[in-house]
Amino acid sequence: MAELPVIDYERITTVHKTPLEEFYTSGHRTCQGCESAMVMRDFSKAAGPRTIATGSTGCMYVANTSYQTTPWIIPWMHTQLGAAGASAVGTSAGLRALMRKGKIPKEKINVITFCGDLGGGDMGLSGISGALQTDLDLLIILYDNESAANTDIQATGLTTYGAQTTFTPPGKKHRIMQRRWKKNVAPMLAVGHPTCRYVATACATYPQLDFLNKVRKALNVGGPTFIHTFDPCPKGWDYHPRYSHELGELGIRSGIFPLYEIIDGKISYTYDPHKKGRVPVRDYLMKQGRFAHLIDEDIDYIQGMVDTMWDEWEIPGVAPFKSELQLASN
Ligand SMILES: Cc1ncc(C[n+]2csc(CCOP(=O)(O)OP(=O)(O)O)c2C)c(N)n1
Ligand code: SF4
Ligand SMILES: [Mg+2]
Repeated sequence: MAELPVIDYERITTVHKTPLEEFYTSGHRTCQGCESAMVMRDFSKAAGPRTIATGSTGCMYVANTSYQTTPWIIPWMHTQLGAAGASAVGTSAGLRALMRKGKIPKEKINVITFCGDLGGGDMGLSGISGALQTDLDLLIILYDNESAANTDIQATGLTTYGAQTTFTPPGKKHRIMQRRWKKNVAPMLAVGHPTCRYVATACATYPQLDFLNKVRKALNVGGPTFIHTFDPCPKGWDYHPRYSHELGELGIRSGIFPLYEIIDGKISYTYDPHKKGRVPVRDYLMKQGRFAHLIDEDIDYIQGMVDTMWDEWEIPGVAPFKSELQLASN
């Protein structure tokens, strides 16, 4: 809304300048080392107290609403599994109407909606698409722990190729049951929604402060915006909770989860493997029990797919097209 006062969130340049206030605190029962919980903590910290959160069914609903406890300091509402987009639109449009009618003061109130990879990346994708075609101020965060974690680790469209889940157990006949390549949600939304001026991918803990600043940038840009986070999950990925940060970092440094932001159609890489190099995907995969059944041939296949993405795609991580014009002139 043009007439609303603008909050210009400053870039957080050092850890010491990170706001001390917490809006997602104790009172939750997420697993030790849960990076999705870090996403909750960080987005609310970056956005501050004038924020309403809504979130679809999943770990970040269930583990945050144990009987008579909650970690949320800001107002929070649960919404149905596929309804993240609708709840963001409804909340933002409702605030706009209340302000227009003079029922509440005119001020900037952030509407941030989160959804899991199943809720947002599979079931609720159409609702998110609808939300990104509005002129409403809303930020949708897809927290991606690569499974339907809350219901005991079933594969989703965003689960990494080859991973063991309760839907895809390796067996004698088929070593690999998860044979789909990860759905590339952020670019799909960026390319198809000109009204959405900010799309980013992120990891809560790597690079340091990156996610906090992306949340702030999305809120500064305004309108409908979208961030896809990469969230190591000790339970679903089968590793000791102390390695969550390390796995997030390895996922990015191996290039398997590209890190970038797209603002008004311009992409910049927050971790650019062309400049910083890539570690072998093996280093990332072999630290997780969900990939323990993979053999060299499987790892080579995954490495080959990641190499192709970075070396041959027209826009690495985003557009899997290979321009013949460009290739011909190379
Ligand atoms: C329409 C509907 N179908 C199934 C369920 C059961 N269910 C609850 S949470 C969940 C998994 C959600 O997965 P995701 O969105 O990835 O969030 P996560 O649990 O991983 O945090 C499922 C299948 C439901 N609540 N609603
Ligand atoms: S299962 Fe995974 S996403 Fe769910 S609370 Fe535990 S660590 Fe977090
Ligand atoms: Mg999930």
